[in-house]
Amino acid sequence: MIKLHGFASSNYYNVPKLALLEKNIEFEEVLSYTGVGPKYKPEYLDKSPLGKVPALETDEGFISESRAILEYIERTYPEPALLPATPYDIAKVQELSQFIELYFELVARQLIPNLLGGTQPDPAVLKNVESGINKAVAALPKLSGFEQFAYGDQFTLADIAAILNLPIVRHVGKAFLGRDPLSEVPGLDAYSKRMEERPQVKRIRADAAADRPGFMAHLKAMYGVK
Ligand SMILES: N[C@@H](CCC(=O)N[C@@H](CS)C(=O)NCC(=O)O)C(=O)O
Repeated sequence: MIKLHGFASSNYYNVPKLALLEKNIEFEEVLSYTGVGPKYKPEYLDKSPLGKVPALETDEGFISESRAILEYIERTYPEPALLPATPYDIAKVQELSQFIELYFELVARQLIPNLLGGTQPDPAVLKNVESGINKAVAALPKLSGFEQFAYGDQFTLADIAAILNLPIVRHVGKAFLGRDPLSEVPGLDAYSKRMEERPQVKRIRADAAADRPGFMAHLKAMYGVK
């Protein structure tokens, strides 16, 4: 059986996990937090060269990087498909997924240490994050109207990207910008509510909540985060 290494509070871990749940594939979860090094699970570097979460353990070996893992899952377990049928539609789903990851998640992620540690961000970093998010918010409606799904008429990898990466933008916005920048995107609030009703998404959220105390204890032990 394939094994997914990582922890349930991680949005990146949840990307392949949600794909596996949506496809109803049996898998085992192996807990590994971040901060791999001499003091904590150095052997994990053989699974994921930068010590990042997630890593997928297959019969043939380990795969790191959530995008590569999704590719493996989609090709190994093609049904139900999480990509549309035509090359153009596949590319559009990948375009939207990558847009969300690069221009929302990776931008907002810079303030995760502040969110977790309850500290104020460096004003210059905050300014960059705000302008990055504002640009992406203005551009997002060009890629999706967030009608039934993020793209087209079926649940795809673009929905996985949206469901798992956009909440961080909302948290960062509410904590440090005094507003939720995503509520300005037409259709997105209603779409997000709809997606939270999916049983697989409920499972992801419940597992993340259950993991949170363990993750915070790990951060405290490793980095002294209160
Ligand atoms: N590009 C990677 C990013 C994974 C990632 O950044 N995961 C975080 C946890 S949410 C992590 O492992 N952080 C620890 C680190 O970067 O050292 C992927 O798509 O899998």
